[in-house]
Amino acid sequence: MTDRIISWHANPSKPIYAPPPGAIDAHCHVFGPMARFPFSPKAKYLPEDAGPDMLFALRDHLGFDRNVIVQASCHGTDNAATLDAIARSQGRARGVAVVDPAIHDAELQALHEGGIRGIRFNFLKRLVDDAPKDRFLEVARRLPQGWHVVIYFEADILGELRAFMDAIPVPLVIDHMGRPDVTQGPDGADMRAFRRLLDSREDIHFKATCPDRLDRPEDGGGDPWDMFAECVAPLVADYPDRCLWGTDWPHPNMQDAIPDDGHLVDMIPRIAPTEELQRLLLIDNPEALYWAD
Ligand code: 0GY
Repeated sequence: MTDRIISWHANPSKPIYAPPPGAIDAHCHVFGPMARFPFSPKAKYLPEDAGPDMLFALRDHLGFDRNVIVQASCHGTDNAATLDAIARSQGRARGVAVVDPAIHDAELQALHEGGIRGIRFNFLKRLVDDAPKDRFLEVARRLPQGWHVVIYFEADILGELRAFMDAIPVPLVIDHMGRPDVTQGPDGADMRAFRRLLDSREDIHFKATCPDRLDRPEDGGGDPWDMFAECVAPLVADYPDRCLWGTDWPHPNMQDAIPDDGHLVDMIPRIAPTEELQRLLLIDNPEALYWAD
């Protein structure tokens, strides 16, 4: 790895859509600051610092009230940067950790006290060296009360992960809907397979996130991400109590197609057109997972 990269917009627009008071950005990250929180030696990308001050300034600019900070792969299993950001948020952030599956129960409890409410299993080969399902299952079986598991995978391995997901005894949250191919449309094979997964259990939630990753110029799309809206609006309508929304700031690995965060927020009324859906997407659903206590 050589230069540190910047994957976020320097000056995002003010969204036209105003989120309701209390709205939660339920998928974002912090990077560093590196001087205090060095990146993992196994990191697959080396970003510039994008710490809590920047995150909270963006939160306020976009009209959000709270954040769920998901440990990014560049910090490996050392959750110090995520915990530091939560501690600085004055109760306005909670988090998802990435842990070594051998973690002791007392350490899990300490993460709970630091505001962590779930752990993330990342199956993207370009981000992590290994994803040991048997060891993941072992830790999933001894999580603190009320926690859930976040899973990040791409659509081509959904089938192969089904037995593993079935065996996880706590609620699941699927990052970016398992990255469906939105060029197939709302009734395409990927969206149908994802719906079958949702239909298999009532405690599977999904993040209706990342139009910028899923609806790309190289596939004939891009901002304003119409293919994403066409695929995701029916999913939110059909599973209104299972969806979450997030910016994905600082957009790891998106340095070649950096999204405008204001435009991302303006996707919300396109995928959740009523006030009732917006309240579920932005407040009730994430609150139940992250601020239940
Ligand atoms: C995301 C997506 C990505 C990266 C990470 O932990 C990470 O580094 O999640 C990605 O590169 O697709 O949700 O942030």
